[in-house]
Amino acid sequence: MKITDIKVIVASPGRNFVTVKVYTDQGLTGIGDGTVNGRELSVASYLKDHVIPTLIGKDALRTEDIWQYLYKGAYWRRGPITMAAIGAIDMALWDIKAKAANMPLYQLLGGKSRDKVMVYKHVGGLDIGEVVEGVVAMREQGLDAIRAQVSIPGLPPIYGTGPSTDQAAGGMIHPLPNEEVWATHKYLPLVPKLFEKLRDAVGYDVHLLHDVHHRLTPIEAARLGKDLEPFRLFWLEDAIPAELQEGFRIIRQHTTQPLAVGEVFNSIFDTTTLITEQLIDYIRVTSVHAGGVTGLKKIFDFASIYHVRSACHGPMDVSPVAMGCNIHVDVAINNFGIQEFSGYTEATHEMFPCSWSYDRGYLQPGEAPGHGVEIDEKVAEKYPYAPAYLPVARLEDGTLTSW
Ligand code: KDG
Ligand code: MG
Repeated sequence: MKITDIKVIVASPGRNFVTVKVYTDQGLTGIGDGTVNGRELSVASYLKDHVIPTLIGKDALRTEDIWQYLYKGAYWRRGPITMAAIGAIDMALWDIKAKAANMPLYQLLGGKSRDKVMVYKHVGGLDIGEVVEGVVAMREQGLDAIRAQVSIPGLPPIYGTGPSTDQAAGGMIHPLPNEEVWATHKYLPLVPKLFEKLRDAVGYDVHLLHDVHHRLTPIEAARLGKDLEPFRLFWLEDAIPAELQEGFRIIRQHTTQPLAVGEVFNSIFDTTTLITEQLIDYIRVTSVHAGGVTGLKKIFDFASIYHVRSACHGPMDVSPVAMGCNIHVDVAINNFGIQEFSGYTEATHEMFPCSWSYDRGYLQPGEAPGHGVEIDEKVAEKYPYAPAYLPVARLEDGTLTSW
């Protein structure tokens, strides 16, 4: 089955999404997600200018060979833009392969290992009371796992602490980067107080999660982990910036708090120290940023040997196409942990009709052949690309810091 054409569609139904559509000489088509939030057009150019011309005429069913061709063949390996471009093509090819087999994608990955995929959603608030109210309300909607974030009193709201991110764009779409303010010494004593109140309100049956978003040093993260131990969090996420994998050794020495990391990783080589030394419990790579279904499966299979479980990144900037691929992998692998699910705008759902479905805290991949997500190009035309940046963060004295 030969690839005859590949189209790149960039559209913004609330968020910018980069989608590829691969055409074959047998009439089958497949789509893939290549979105890198805030850097979308780089992936579109990488695909159009450098990848697509090399793939016309190739056998669409050779997913592994094409993955290696784009990874090893580029010479410049890894990196978010390269891996998102590879990911987009790889998802589209798996979509085509599963459609050719007339099966949902999960069947080609080994079939179902579980009946449903547990998700966590987000609650943010300007103070502890608001977060507690939000978590109680979300629990009533059937969620078994909830991530809780609170603003620091006296500082403007930061990422993840505004009102519900479910339908809104999360307050993160800015034509230029918004500047947030960060103060570790005000944050560290606040978070244990939040989780104490949350446990008082919802008990210990529900999984509670917290995202530090790379803002601490290893020893600060170790302190926070220790302070949170009585509240038994499901995980502490991105406690430190993870390009220095060895930093997790310090956190691990001091706390039994489970740790998650990896939403900005794009290859298995970002994870080797973390996984082989069992410094983390959950690996947060996602299909779009880790080289598609092929890349994701390689990392999760490697992690399974070391008792590390999957936890695909799934914010609103991971499109419903990548979300679909994640769900097929989630349901098929043995070492599934949890799936992040922020939900999407109505316009996003209109643009990406899909067979996966969400109900009271759990996702199902659906039974449509392929990964089950299509793109309505007429709808996409209604939502042109709009420049959008993620924020940056500064300390109170103006020093630029991690966020
Ligand atoms: O594009 C960046 C966001 O997806 C990221 O900041 C969200 O931390 C995040 C999360 O855990 O979903
Ligand atoms: Mg995160």
